Amino acid sequence: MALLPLLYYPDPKLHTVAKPVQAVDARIRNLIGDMLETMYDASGIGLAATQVDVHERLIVIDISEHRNSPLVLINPEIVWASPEKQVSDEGCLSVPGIYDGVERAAAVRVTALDRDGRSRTIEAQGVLAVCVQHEMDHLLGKVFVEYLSPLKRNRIKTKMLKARRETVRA
Ligand code: GNR
Ligand code: NI
Repeated sequence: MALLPLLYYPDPKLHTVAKPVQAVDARIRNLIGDMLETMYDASGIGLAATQVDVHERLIVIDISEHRNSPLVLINPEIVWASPEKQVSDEGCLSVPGIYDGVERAAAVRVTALDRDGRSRTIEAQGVLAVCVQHEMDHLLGKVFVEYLSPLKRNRIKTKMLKARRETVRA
């Protein structure tokens, strides 16, 4: 297993649209292990392959308190979304230190392959619904800050670029 380097907003590579995983083979299972390790190391509740510069439809999630209930979704598709919405504060490992409210469907039903390549359907609500939608947006090249106003987004962009310049200089 290995820690994978993350992409940080506003890296244009975060806007790449991921392609379906063609086969759940040893390469993909290895990537899943590395993504889980990277997510746990960063104390995140989810990670999309896009964030580690792999542009295939794969996400890992763990919203459990004890960090011992990994959920792996390969080629996920939202087959139903509730008309009810919920607004919650979101953050992103690719936009460190920024948290803001985003409105999303309150519940979703998702089909995906698991790490054994078996098809499954999950129903999500609450934090899991937020996380699944946030991760699936990454696979479409979308970062949560794109739901914020252009003013907020530009402030975030400037702040991230400045923080990066200071890290590079240090
Ligand atoms: O760790 C994360 N926390 C989080 C909090 C609220 C809404 C979404 C998230 S996902 C984020 C990890 C991440 O960036 N996944 O793409
Ligand atoms: Ni994210």
